[in-house]
Amino acid sequence: MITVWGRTTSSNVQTVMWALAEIGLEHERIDAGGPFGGLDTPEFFAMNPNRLVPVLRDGGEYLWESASIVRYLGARYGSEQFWPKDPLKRARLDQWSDWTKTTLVPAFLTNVFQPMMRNRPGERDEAALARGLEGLMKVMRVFDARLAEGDYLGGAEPCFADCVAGVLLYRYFTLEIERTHLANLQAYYDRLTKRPAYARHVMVSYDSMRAK
Ligand SMILES: N[C@@H](CCC(=O)N[C@@H](CS)C(=O)NCC(=O)O)C(=O)O
Repeated sequence: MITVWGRTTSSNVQTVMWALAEIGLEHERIDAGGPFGGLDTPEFFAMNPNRLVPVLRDGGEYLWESASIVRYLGARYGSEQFWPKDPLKRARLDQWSDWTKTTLVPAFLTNVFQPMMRNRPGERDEAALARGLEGLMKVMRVFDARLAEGDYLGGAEPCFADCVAGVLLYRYFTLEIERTHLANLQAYYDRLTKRPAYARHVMVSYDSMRAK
């Protein structure tokens, strides 16, 4: 049995839960992090010395870092479509997974989403947010151009890289920000929302993360 530690409101936990559901793997999830706490214990430290979720246990082995976890799930249990064995095909998907962590996450979560969650309207640094939004639109244009190539990053069905990159789009499209219309990105998001695994594990309210 696969076990995941992590709260449902964490986008990194959502990446793993979505991948498990797409592959069709039986699993259990234990609430941890955020209001559930549990990351400060010696037992959690032994599972992930960073004291962050998600953590996945498979058999007696523990893994952390959401993108590494979905690569593992793909390599061990996924179809050729979800995790291609061909090194070049896979590297072209690794690119988008790495790009998400190094480019999209800072542009969106760090510069726009988190400041909006941590500060109430009227208490936000609007100039910094405007700069963040401008940077985010440049990054989203790059994603939009890539999405012109097919329904999902790996072809006709989602792959591990979609689970890393696509997870952020629910927040992107529901946050109260001005978005430049990007047709491929919009169509990709619309496709994602029709997938039961995405609707169940990713389209999760983030209202509890807002400053009260
Ligand atoms: N790069 C890591 C980031 C993990 C991370 O930052 N997790 C956050 C939740 S998204 C966390 O554990 N925060 C502390 C908490 O939830 O209490 C990954 O992709 O798994």
